[in-house]
Amino acid sequence: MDTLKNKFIETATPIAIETKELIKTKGNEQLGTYTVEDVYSGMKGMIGLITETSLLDSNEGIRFRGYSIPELRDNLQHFVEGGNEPMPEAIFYLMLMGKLPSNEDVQNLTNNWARRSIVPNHVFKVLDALPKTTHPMTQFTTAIMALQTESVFAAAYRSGINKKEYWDPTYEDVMNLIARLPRIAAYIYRRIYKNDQHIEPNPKLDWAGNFAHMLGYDSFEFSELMRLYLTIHSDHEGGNVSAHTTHLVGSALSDPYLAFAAAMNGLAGPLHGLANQEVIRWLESMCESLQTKRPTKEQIATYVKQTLSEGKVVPGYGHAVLRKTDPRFTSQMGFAKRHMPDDDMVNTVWNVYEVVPPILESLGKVKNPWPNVDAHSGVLLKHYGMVEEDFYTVLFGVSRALGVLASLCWDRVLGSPIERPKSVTTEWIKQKLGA
Ligand code: HAX
Repeated sequence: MDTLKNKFIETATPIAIETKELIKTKGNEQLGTYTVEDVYSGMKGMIGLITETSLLDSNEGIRFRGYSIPELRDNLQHFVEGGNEPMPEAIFYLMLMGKLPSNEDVQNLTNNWARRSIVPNHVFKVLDALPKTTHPMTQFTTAIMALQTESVFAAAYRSGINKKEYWDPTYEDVMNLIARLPRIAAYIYRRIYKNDQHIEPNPKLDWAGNFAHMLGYDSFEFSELMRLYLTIHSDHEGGNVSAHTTHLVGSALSDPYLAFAAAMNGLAGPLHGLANQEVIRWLESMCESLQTKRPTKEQIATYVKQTLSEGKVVPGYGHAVLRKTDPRFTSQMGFAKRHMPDDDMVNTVWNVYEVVPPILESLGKVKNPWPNVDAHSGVLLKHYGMVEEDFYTVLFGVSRALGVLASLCWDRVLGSPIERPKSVTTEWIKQKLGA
């Protein structure tokens, strides 16, 4: 270790221990409206943001403009011909407008995005300059940044725009960006995994159907999965890392490309969106180490305990807000029951669901032992042959654009101010408490 590094860890370790002790002994003391523990624990539960598109209840799960996931199934009845899954166009309309779309509204949105979907060539050139081994999420954010040359908001601000008009170029950027993301994501996928054999868009298809087509998956069932997937991953109120980042960066009047690229860097973290990739890695290494495709519940329990004893988290389990099984997990389970009830890996996910919660609960510190959205998504993709788990978070990112960018339009209409919470030092807290 270099000298500075050594000195740093020697200095920091006792302070980290002392800080933990401070939280333990003084955690309940008030610092204005909040307690010491609130301030140290990632602002969990603090009401400090306005997000109109969705609201999360700890026990019930997410509601999009008042509609829970099961209620969406009953109300978003805008299916492609022969289909039975909700369409991402419809959830975007609901989040942006606050009311359910008609079939015509959904069709108009499909057409609108198809018209806006052309990606300038320089974006592909930027991607081609990256090593193919670059993580797909890094390629995704790089491409979004390269696309920022097209920002209508940045151009309008530069030439001078009245703040009352900010919403207009923001809306244009939001719609253009959403329209172009599937093409970018599909390009990254085919570039890395399919030897650069790219597939032209089919403008006659819906947004998700066209995405599935460009990825190279033309089965009707896979495009139905994409419709469901892109709908349920779209929003989770405003405090999660990707939504909050979009709002925070956008609050500096950074344009939607800059704000969304920043958000995707947050989604790429293993405690957030990257968990979908980690779940598959974890499941596969469990099966490999046990030399079986269908481990028993006893074998799973042993493997879970081994994971915990190595100081690792069980990916796909736990949540900062939810305190029950994520309804997005249940919704994907429903899809699997309808389409692939005998799949080995899917059945393993269902067995893990029975085994993990009591083990996590027994640790006495995990606030939510139940599965989140990421615990199920990967095995559905694997079933249809999309085996490249490093790419899964990109799919999440394409979907997350719908919610966070609809919210950014609202931020502009509402004239949301720059975000600037107050921070203090541990020394300040100790002085305040006389500790
Ligand atoms: N496995 C093992 N330990 C876990 C755990 C899990 N799945 N979930 C929480 N814990 C631990 C925490 O690491 C923490 O331990 P320490 O006190 O030793 O640091 C303790 O339990 C308390 O944590 P918590 O208050 O219950 O959870 P947080 O709000 O701090 O964190 C996380 C929420 C989602 C980050 C956490 O549950 C986790 O790491 N889960 C696994 C990763 C994951 O699935 N992430 C995806 C979440 C959903 C999402 O955003 N999708 O995009």
